[in-house]
Amino acid sequence: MKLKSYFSGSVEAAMELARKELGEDALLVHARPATPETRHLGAYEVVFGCHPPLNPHPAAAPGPEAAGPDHLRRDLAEMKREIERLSKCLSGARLFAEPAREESELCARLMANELDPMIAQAVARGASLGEFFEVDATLGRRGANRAVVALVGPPGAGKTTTLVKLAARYGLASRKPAQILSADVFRIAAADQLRSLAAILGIGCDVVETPVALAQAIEEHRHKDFVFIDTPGLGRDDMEDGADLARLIASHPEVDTHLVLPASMKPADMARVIERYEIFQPKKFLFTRIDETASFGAILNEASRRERPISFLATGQQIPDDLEAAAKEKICGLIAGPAISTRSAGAAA
Ligand SMILES: Nc1nc2c(ncn2[C@@H]2O[C@H](COP(=O)(O)OP(=O)(O)OP(=O)(O)O)[C@@H](O)[C@H]2O)c(=O)[nH]1
Ligand SMILES: [Mg+2]
Repeated sequence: MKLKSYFSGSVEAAMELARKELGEDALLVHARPATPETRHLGAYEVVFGCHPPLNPHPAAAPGPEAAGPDHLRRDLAEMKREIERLSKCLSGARLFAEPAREESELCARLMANELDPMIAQAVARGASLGEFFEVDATLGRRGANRAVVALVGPPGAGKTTTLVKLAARYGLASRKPAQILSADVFRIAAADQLRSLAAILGIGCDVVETPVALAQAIEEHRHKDFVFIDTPGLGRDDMEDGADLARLIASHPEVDTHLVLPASMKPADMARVIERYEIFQPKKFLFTRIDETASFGAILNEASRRERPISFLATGQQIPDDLEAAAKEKICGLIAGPAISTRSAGAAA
């Protein structure tokens, strides 16, 4: 089963489009007004479940280079994820039955917390919130023999502060050799701020002026167990300037890139920032300013939609204390409240 969205000016028109392509047997999963990001496609979105392939079109057939086993494996993996996602949404769901009052109340509470209405509905009907996202509070690429960690993200997100917290927590505390590299040459005094923090911790800090210098520095410090890379906050109009750095970080086989996002950001802005930062190919999401908001749905929505695990939660300005490894139970509790967090965390990590 695969989920497919159709957009149009009215729900009826979108349904007609879907039925035309998928046939009368397709299962209506959800109908809702389009989100701000998708509104340009039509005022309403209907989501249907259908069996792949969707009307396979010869022109859309993969080319010979794409048809290799890797491509098939990726397609199969994607299909499996879709089936799992849909079955989670449908688990215990009596989709078109009148919801019980507690269900409606829980659903409303989750949606007030900015959780995706589809996930909120599924959870209210018995699905486990913890199954919609993953956590991975590890540093470094899996299988690598050292941790090379880059923090990227929008200006002021908390990259530098969090980097120092991580360096103190994991580098210093484990007494393993660590090195900080600052690739932030955009902002005057940015490197100075980091240098003085690193000096307090007694951790080396080099400033690298170019992506090539960054690659060399990563190599030069190959005997360090931890290399933490701080990057400049790139605003909407700075992405071009950061493109070379983004390419280096995205393509480096050792770099574990965490996209740092303030949890207090408006959900639509967060979705846009994530899209913009795709050029860095972040492996994980790290949320800061947990202490500054009461609505946490967006962090789960984005982790679920982008299939990226949440790594850490920064909960304040104190270095190194205000940092927690992401845990499902905690995140579910933030979104759903302690009463259902335990049940809802499902297979808690
Ligand atoms: N309340 C709160 N403040 C935070 C948190 N993390 C960082 N800050 C504060 O946010 C401000 C900006 O933090 P930085 O670490 O300099 O952010 P940055 O992403 O490195 O900023 P640029 O390098 O300018 O892009 C500082 O005043 C931090 O103390 C957090 O989790 N909660
Ligand atoms: Mg910074």
